[in-house]
Amino acid sequence: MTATADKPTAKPAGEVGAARRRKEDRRLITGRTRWTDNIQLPGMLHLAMVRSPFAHATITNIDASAAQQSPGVVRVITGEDVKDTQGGLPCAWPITPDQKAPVHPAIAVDRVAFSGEIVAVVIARTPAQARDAAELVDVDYDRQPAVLELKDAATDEVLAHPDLGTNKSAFWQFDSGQAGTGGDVEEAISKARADGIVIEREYRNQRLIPSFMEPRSTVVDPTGEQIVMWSATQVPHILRVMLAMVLGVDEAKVRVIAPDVGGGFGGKLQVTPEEVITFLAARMTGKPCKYTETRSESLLSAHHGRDQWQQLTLAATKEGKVTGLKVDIMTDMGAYLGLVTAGTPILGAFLYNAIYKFDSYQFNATNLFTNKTWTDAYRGAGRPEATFAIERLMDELAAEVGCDPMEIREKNWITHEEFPYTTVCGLEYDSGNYEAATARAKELFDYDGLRAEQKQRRERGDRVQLGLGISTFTEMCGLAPSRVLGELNYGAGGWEHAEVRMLPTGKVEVVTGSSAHGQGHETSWSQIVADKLGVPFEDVEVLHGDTQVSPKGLDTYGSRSLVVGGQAVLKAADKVIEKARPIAAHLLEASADDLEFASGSFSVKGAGEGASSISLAEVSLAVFAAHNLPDGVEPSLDSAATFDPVNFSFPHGTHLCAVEVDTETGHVSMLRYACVDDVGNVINPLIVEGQVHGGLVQGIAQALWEEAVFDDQGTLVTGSFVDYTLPSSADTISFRTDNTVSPATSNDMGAKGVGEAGCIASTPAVVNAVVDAVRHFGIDDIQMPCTPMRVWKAIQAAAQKG
Ligand code: MCN
Repeated sequence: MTATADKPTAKPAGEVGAARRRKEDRRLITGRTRWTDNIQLPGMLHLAMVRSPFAHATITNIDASAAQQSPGVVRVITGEDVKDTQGGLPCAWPITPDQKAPVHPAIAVDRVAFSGEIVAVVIARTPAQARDAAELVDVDYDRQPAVLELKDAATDEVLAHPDLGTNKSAFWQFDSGQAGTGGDVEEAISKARADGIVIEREYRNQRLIPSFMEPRSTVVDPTGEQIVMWSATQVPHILRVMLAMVLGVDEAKVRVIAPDVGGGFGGKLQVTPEEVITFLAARMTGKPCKYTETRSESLLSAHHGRDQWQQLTLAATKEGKVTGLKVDIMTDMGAYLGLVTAGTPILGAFLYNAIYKFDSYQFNATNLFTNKTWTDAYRGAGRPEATFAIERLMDELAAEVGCDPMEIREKNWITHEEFPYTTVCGLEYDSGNYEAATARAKELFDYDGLRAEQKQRRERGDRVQLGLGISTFTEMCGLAPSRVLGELNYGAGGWEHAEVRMLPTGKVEVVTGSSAHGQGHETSWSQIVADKLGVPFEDVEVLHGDTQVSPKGLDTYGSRSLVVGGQAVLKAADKVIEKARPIAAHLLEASADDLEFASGSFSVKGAGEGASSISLAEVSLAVFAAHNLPDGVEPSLDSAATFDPVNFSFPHGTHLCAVEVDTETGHVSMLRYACVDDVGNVINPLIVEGQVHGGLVQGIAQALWEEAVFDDQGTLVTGSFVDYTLPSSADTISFRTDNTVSPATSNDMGAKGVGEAGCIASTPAVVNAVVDAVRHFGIDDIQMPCTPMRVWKAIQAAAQKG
């Protein structure tokens, strides 16, 4: 699986590096687990939401009388009923001090700002009774003009929130000249205009819907000492803090549990109106309450992702050496700001230089409101947008210079001797080897062979043309050094917490603050601990996703869990050994300094075979008995660690895609996809491969299929999986994958995150391939998703131009 020029494939000596099957999968795939919607509590009530059909309207009247009398209905709540208690959702972390944000009530009070916004809530004895009664709630609306397109929003002619006086939420800039990390970008552009190449392009990163498998679901039980919330969330810890802040409840009296969660992809990195409403409903009725959304509600009202226009100006020498890049982006916030809606485009700001060396860079981001579903993080969050832009531009530069797109990348990338390398954005890339990853990817892909075939098809004028696309990407993940998040005004830090507990029988309990929702942490954390403590993999139990069991944590997103959370686990395990050492020394009647710890046992250094030793399990039992411990030593090996990284991790890779384009129908089919990712040292190659595969499919889907479409009234047209073209495995091909290894220096494992890599890298590889297949017609861009209609239209337009 893992090969590199400098590190050949080797069978791992221990658990780390072994392709272990995931511990959690048996219960997940046999259904022997508890999803939130499976939870049944005595006397539980059920919620159904009444949602606005209009994108922008004032609410003139709500008549809930018929609903109130409907069978089984306990209560109907409107915004008016809870306006003093719901507090709005001030969960948005501002990116600038003057950021504008509308109040976001969980239930709309007198106006709605997007189609799908909740206007009333029915609480009934069964889900069906709640849904039936919701149909009977009669809401009168006075429709208002809605602003739906980003470019219209920028004009402020129609306002999404008239009381704000503008659609502009915030403007954020990074300028290398001002930051002192590089030169002046305008100077670089003028110089290139005079004696070089300037590429100017406008790209659109369309709106996507993070389509997790398990719709969102929340249960709240108010009947005990604590209010207990179960929710299909990625962020139980953040949710608890935010509930306490939004609703003014005592944090200690709230327990949040994320049971097994069926995917999130950033879409469950949120504090949602639905969670707040279920909480309020439970408090108001004094009974357990449950809300589970339908798939259509999920597509409509769970936050969307991307939705960005990018204006790009790239300056280069005549030979194709990049000298500067200016980026102006507008991002659609939708109607409201969620946790990281405003910060998501900014995450991309530091990646537009990707793996390339250049001296001047300016990034200008404008965040705008429209009357559409709010946006927020979706797998990659800001980084796919940046990677798409720069990787598309590199292809355009190659076309202008008249060389192979691979050559232009080789001319501009950071060579492996140059690491650590400080980029024009001020990031320090600690390690990487772009040459090694590319060489291996080209081999897997047969780059030269496919280029030769492409040439032949062009020469023959075949109907089906071949296109090759490259993406030599990097990304910043492992969110994040808390200090950096502070500079970006993010509300929370980026540390992670873990505890390792030795049980008397030698088994180990690991408590982690990261909250997996499909990533396999139980397996990889077990591998880390099994190796560190020398205990069997099967003897490690990983506990997570419950603020009672693991009170401290910052959860799972931003491919942070291994490099931050896994490192916290490793450090806690280290502390266990150090706590055990003096006790082992006492029991062995040796000096603690003379002991070495290997394969789960302490023994005297250099004492050789047969010398006495004591296992960690034996020490643990001795600690439990506590009959014979050294003076002053506490009878516990349990240890905790909180880790805050000093740097991000920077995975990278080379992704190569070949597509066939039918020039008569515009149909695109994937022919081959090969990628070599460098995620540093790998804990579990099987999990890493799975993460890459899943990410690839999502990134390819953005390039070819997926788009959230609204009609001119602001109604979501792609409101079901019939219209929102989520691919199935039948739509994709078998991928050729491999890894190279450039260990990260920001954690002891030498690992880099992998959770978003495939998604970030693949989109530009595919679009580059599609454009490459038709470039000889004079086409240099096709907007995503590259549907047959769009490709066909581009070919027709090019033919008309002659
Ligand atoms: N891993 C490894 N070796 C490495 C890197 C990672 O073995 N060098 C393993 C880790 O131990 C972990 C998994 O790969 O089991 C992912 O680790 P990491 O890259 O740290 O990412 P996170 O666990 O923080 O997951 C978040 C990431 C994100 S941001 C999105 S979006 C996403 C993704 O994970 N959403 C997912 N993958 C997903 N997978 C599933 N099934 N469902 C989602 O919603």
